[in-house]
Amino acid sequence: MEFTGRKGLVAGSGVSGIAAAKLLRQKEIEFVLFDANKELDLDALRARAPVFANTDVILGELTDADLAEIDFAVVSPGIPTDSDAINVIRGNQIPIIGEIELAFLFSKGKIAAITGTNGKTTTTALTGELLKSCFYDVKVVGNIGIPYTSVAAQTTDDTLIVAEISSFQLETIQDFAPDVSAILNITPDHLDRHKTMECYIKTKESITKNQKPDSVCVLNYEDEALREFGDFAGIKVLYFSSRRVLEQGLYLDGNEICYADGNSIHTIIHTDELNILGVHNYENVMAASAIAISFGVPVEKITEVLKHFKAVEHRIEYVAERNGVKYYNDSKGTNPDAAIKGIQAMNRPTYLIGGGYDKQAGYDEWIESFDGKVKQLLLIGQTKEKIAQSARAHGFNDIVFCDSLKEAVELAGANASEGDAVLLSPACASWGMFKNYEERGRMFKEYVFGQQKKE
Ligand code: UMA
Repeated sequence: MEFTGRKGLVAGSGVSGIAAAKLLRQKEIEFVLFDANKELDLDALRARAPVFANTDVILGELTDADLAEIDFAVVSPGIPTDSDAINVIRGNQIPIIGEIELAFLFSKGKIAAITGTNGKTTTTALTGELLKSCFYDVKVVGNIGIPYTSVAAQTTDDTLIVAEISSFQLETIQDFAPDVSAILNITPDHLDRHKTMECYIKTKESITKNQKPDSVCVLNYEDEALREFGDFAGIKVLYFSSRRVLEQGLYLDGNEICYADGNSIHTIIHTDELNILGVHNYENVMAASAIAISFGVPVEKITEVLKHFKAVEHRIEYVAERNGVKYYNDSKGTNPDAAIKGIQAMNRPTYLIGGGYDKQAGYDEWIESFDGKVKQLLLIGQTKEKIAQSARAHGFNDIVFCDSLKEAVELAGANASEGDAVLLSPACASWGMFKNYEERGRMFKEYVFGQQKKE
């Protein structure tokens, strides 16, 4: 896409919109800002993001007239592609690109792009660490919280980008072409936005759509849709499996993570040497190692880095012990599948705090995974009734409705006894109550640290 002399519309004033605007300014490309939030506090935004100091701003709705002088639109991932604003942009035949695409078009170097329903953040962070052991300019970006556009202008031919890419971000890519991609797993999530599972799977798989035939895609052999996809992806596939020994690829064999390169078998690490727990984490380790291997990182270096890698914030993160009760922050458990991993990792009777924004998920499997471990379910947010119904249908009746996360933490703390755990693993997005899961996790930790000692 040609940008010289063109005027853009930056849609969304969150971190993606701010970073995209900064990149456009650096490249001397004019833009206006649009945000659907009519109540947006422009003074606060401009104080936070001086890049918008002298920018024209359209709030609320976008009209045909607003678009008269616009040549392209850069859309933030949180804006649904079938929203009114995007429909108006599309109706005016204005090219739409995502923030990821904009960054790609202005970036140099190589890219590892990681998607999947769960494990993306851990795998992305770990891949970054593995690649840093061999390359000096590695930048970890994307859905992990650092917009890709925020680093695009500093990239050189020697840069290695490691990007966590969400399905929202994949909806608006055009030429985005990673050198190595990974799809970790696909389970129901964000169906309010993608509507059908088929559509969600296709969106995830589109991460490979511009990859060259000799480039690599890392896939989970135990995910049926992905195993099938590997057969016709048209690029090199490197599989990993937590359930069987593969002739070629990475796999879990007993307690060992191994790599079969086609000629010989290398033991990468014994799982006891890892600081992150659970089969889902061994899968993340295999995916990250597979990406590193694809970039030529030697197995010995991978082993060394793995031994020191710790869990990322908000992912079954141990917070503190208060009155003999251990508190865990799994705010990243934003869907039932991720939240199941949270419960599986608990080895104490657990007071579980769940609920939040309704993504049209079903909660039955999550409730089934309680497996006698959950003592009480403390529910917050839009989904509390729906989750409670599902729990009661499974015979789980110790349910408390709370008006806020603070109330839930205080009640859980008051009800729990020495030897118990309190786990925030909501199985839902945070939206509507918090800006994002990070804010929810941070607030949880604040409330935990604010807990009084029991008399
Ligand atoms: N907005 C509109 N119209 C809408 C919806 C939102 O104008 O219909 C505006 C809001 O008023 C707000 C702005 O858009 O001003 C927010 O944009 P955004 O929702 O894209 O949020 P950002 O702050 O730019 O953060 C985004 C990602 N957010 C989402 O995808 C919802 C962040 O992922 C990501 O870290 C960041 O870009 C940097 O790449 C968060 C997330 O929850 C963590 N991701 C989902 C997930 O992990 O499940 C996909």
